Amino acid sequence: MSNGRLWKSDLLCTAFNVSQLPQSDAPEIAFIGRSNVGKSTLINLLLGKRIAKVSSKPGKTRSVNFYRVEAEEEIVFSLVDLPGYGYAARSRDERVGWWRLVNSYFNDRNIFFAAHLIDFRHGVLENDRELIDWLDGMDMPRVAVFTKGDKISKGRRQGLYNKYMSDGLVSILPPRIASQDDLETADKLRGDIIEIIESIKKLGC
Ligand SMILES: Nc1nc2c(ncn2[C@@H]2O[C@H](COP(=O)(O)OP(=O)(O)OP(=O)(O)O)[C@@H](O)[C@H]2O)c(=O)[nH]1
Ligand SMILES: [Mg+2]
Repeated sequence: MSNGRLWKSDLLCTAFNVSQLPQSDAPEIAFIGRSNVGKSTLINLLLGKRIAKVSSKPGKTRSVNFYRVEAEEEIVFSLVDLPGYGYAARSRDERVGWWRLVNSYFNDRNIFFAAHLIDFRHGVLENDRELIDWLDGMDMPRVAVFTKGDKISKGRRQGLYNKYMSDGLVSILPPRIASQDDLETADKLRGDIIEIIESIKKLGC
């Protein structure tokens, strides 16, 4: 894997409950989306190393994982890998636990924006819609990123993309179509992240 923009990164903290959330003022980018959509995979792609655990079975990430990044020009922030939602095989208790952890995380942090990952094959499903409404209710800016683009043939991609956009998908930058081996898109996404962080800092919020 290459890391064109030379980000330095490390696992800062793994939190299974609220009391384990780290002390940190650095801006955070929360990676959220359905179980198995490819959150941990995309974080690995952006960081240029296999640092987040990935599995073909949904429900792999159970904790909130903070990856501290030092990017160019001393920009420091964290990519935060969240457990996925909507994994049907989970018990009710686990779903309540997921909600409690994610809700407390969002209520208590310096989150600059949420990266909402959406499987390019399926588009926005019912529980994605619920997530969008919930993020909007908190005025949380979000960037949509499509994952698993490689599972759709190149000829069908633009049409599908246009359809999802015309269905009203809102994102502070145009969503990109990512794939686990697509280094070029990863580099563009790294650029997007820096651009958003810098513009939010300029606004002083
Ligand atoms: N073909 C293809 N497979 C992918 C891609 N991204 C992820 N996967 C696969 O999808 C599965 C789930 O990936 P993860 O990154 O673990 O998904 P996650 O969203 O972190 O899942 P949870 O931790 O369960 O919430 C793994 O088998 C990955 O190899 C992609 O772009 N293309
Ligand atoms: Mg994961």
